[in-house]
Amino acid sequence: MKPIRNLTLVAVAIAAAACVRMDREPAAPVHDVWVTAADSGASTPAHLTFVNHDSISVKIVSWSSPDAQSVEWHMTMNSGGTSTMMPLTSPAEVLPGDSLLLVPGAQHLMVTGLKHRAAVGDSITLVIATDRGRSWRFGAKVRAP
Ligand SMILES: [Cu+2]
Repeated sequence: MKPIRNLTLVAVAIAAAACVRMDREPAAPVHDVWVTAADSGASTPAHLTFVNHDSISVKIVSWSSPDAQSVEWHMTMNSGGTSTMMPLTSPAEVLPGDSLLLVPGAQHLMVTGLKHRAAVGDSITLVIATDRGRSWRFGAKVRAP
């Protein structure tokens, strides 16, 4: 049984190391992050899914980007074949285990006043901050419109 016990010890050591690394530099709990290509100075929608892995609800209190003047949380409304959008009022509350879906046709982030051109294949940096003092910086891949 010795080899199995050693294997268990190795697994525990790896798990402990992973936890330490996660505490120091947590990965953003987001996926499917992308932004539509746009010229410098333009505004463009960004999409992502934010997952609340915690056991209590979290509020996203701010959205920003070092690559743009501002980032707003928007809702797309469709009425009579016309699509309009409306700013939503932060914070966005995400229940434990739930996700905030910022997907085409529903909600998105409006990245306003790009400081440089966002070309296909580039990446735009987004930053989100929560009410519990946590913030994450992550890249949004630029896709064709
Ligand atoms: Cu918008």
